[in-house]
Amino acid sequence: MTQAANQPQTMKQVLKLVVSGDVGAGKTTFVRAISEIEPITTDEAVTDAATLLLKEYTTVAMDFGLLTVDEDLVLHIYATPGQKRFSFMWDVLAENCFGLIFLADASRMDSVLETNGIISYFQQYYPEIPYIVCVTKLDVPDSLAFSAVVALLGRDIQYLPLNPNNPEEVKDAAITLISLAMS
Ligand SMILES: Nc1nc2c(ncn2[C@@H]2O[C@H](COP(=O)(O)OP(=O)(O)OP(=O)(O)O)[C@@H](O)[C@H]2O)c(=O)[nH]1
Ligand SMILES: [Mg+2]
Repeated sequence: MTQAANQPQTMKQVLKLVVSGDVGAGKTTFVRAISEIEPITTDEAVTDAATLLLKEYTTVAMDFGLLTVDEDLVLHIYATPGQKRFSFMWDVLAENCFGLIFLADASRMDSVLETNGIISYFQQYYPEIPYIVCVTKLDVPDSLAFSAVVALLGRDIQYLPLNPNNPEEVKDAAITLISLAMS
């Protein structure tokens, strides 16, 4: 009998999903919305003036959450810090990652461009990892339109509108990425 045949029938496949994107794009909110455990977060008080204009707390290392997709599949969901000075964590989190979801904040054009830079980084060093882009904050007054964000990023990939506060939308985004990765 092979070793595989000796494995318990209940063994689940574990996939590691990484969420990235600029500061405030909604990464921690994404993990909180989808995780079936209380997520592990590393939010600390913001200390730099530019980020303080946006938010009081920011991720300094990572977020972690867990979602059972079905009886065979569990997702481990990690989110990166958005601030560039914590970018050393991007490589730590990319290891053994099956797919990436980037969040682009439609309420700030400069933030969309920052996310574009983060996508370029992952594309340069991890070109084999499939990814999609979710456009967040489309409900915020005076945001860019979904189509404008898609045009700004200019990448021939799959885009989804997303409010990370909505668990159903977040789950749909994760399923879309799983389908892409398995196709
Ligand atoms: N209205 C609205 N608020 C959003 C949306 N996406 C994110 N937010 C809000 O934006 C705020 C910042 O979200 P976070 O999840 O902390 O952002 P982050 O990407 O983890 O930020 P860093 O860790 O600092 O890089 C939260 O108050 C979210 O509720 C959206 O689509 N619509
Ligand atoms: Mg965060």
